[in-house]
Amino acid sequence: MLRPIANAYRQRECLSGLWRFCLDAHGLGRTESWWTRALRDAREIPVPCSYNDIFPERAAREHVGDAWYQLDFMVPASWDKLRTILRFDAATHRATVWIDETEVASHEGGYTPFEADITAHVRPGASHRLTVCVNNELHWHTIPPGRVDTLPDGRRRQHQFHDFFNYAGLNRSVWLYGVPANPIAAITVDTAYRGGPGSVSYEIATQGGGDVRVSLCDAEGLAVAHASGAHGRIELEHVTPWQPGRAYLYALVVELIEGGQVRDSYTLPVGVRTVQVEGRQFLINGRPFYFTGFGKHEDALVRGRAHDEAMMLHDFALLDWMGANSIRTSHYPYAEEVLDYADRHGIVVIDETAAVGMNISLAIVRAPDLPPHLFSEDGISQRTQQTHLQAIRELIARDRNHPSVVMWSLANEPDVRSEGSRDYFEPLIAEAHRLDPTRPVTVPNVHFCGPNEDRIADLLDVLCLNRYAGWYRESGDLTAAEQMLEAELRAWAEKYNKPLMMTEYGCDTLPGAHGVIPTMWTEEYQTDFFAMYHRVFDRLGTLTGEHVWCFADFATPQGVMRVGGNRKGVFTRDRQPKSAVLSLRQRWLERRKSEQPS
Ligand code: GCB
Repeated sequence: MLRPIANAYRQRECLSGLWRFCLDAHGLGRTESWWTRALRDAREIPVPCSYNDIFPERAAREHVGDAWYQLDFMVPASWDKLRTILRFDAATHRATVWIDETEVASHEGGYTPFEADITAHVRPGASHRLTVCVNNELHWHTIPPGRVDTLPDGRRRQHQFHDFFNYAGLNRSVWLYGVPANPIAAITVDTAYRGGPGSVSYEIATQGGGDVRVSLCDAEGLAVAHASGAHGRIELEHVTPWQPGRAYLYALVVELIEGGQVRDSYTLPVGVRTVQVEGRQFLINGRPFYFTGFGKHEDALVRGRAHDEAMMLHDFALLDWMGANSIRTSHYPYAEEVLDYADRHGIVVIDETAAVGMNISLAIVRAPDLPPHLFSEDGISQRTQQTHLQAIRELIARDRNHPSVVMWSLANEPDVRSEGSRDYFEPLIAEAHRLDPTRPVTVPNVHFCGPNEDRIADLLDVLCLNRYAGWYRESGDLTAAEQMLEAELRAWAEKYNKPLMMTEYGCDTLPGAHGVIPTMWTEEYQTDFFAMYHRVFDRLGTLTGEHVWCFADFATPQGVMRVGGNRKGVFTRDRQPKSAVLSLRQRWLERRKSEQPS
């Protein structure tokens, strides 16, 4: 699925703005066919935006079920020779779409795009009604999993097993775009860099016939190579590689020729680089890479999980100021604009599916009557596995051309102590490797699945650990935590000759809370906490990266463990620094400086 672009052959229009909106508290919309008329008692809602924090109403914030969106739109009259596609960058967690009376699309999964060819349902220049029913329920078979209970008073309550608020709605842009009748349908690139020479392999799918012509242009727009055919490899004698901190993007210009005329064209940015795992090392362009940065969330006041260019730019500016070189898209695929930015600016990305919370032994999980065996037909089942496989396929299809993406994270912290977990994950890992043999695969590990309990570590290319010694374990005792952490890391390193990375370490910190003797929740404790982890990392000397949890405080469901959300950010939710920022920044800036070629 190619992103909408505008050029001589293609058009696009973004449908962002204020739409009509209705929460379907009693689940009536589908039986009453609300798409066949203007929504009654509708109010306005911004798109893109999560709907939960817009209105001062508990019913909106905690809504469980369908929410209806509607917009009257027009396909420009000038598009009369084009095919018209309607594309949703995301609808969280699932959606059904109608144009006037006709259902044109439905999609499962809240963080990957879907589209429908609506040419047969619209007349350029005429007005049409677009209705979208977005559902936010999480069940055992969805990704992420959850459970909806009906209470004695009839209210429905969502249980979730993950630690961030279940923001929902049309969180990303909606597009109309026009393509020629038989367009270029898909482009896949793989690149190789051999320290001077390199190559770009490409595969182009078209709908209909025609010849394919390809040129590779450098960053100044000058063509450096030409090729023809729907697949092939362009060899380059002197490549400027895409490097962490030093992005360089070529442009692959694909043209579709019919009857001697160009009928369609698509330009794809391409970064030439390699990613490999060798022993304990994670190599980018053949050189060991050490990750510094954060697990993050797409989370902001009022907007919830909506993609917002201002927030994105600000977060990336803060990352750079911190000296960070990478992020993990915890715990779902981020907006594609985030990856575009990372591509353009040399930021390294670990790209994660939304399979978070496959774990019911965590302190934040509060649902009663949980299944005795998590990976079973009553819990995470074969049906969940099918949804998960589809989520992996959609993620890799969406993101595999991004040079910034260096690793797939297939799930966050599943409980991989049981037999069932291996049967569950083995085919998923194999599928990710099959779909993309060029990138390593990981699954960040939860603290109670140590090297002797974890049943999938041998299947993974990189071992990623999320650890909270000094917070959830050995709470408040950093001396005991230091011993615990070091012993565990050494045990992992002894058992597996694989890259080992810390993908989460952090502690809740209230800005303004201080202690001469640093105690939990104070800013001094957060500073000491990181210093302790860094002593251990440096003593070990074999880790391949450190990602602090978390970049900024974020919203969570209510619970006894959370005061105004998760407070493990080194920035507050409104992006003000806590004291720990100073030493963290110093550490990463020094590392960045020492890694710069002299
Ligand atoms: C974790 C999870 C993350 C939580 C974090 C915490 O291990 O991966 O989603 O937010 O712990 O703060 O408890």
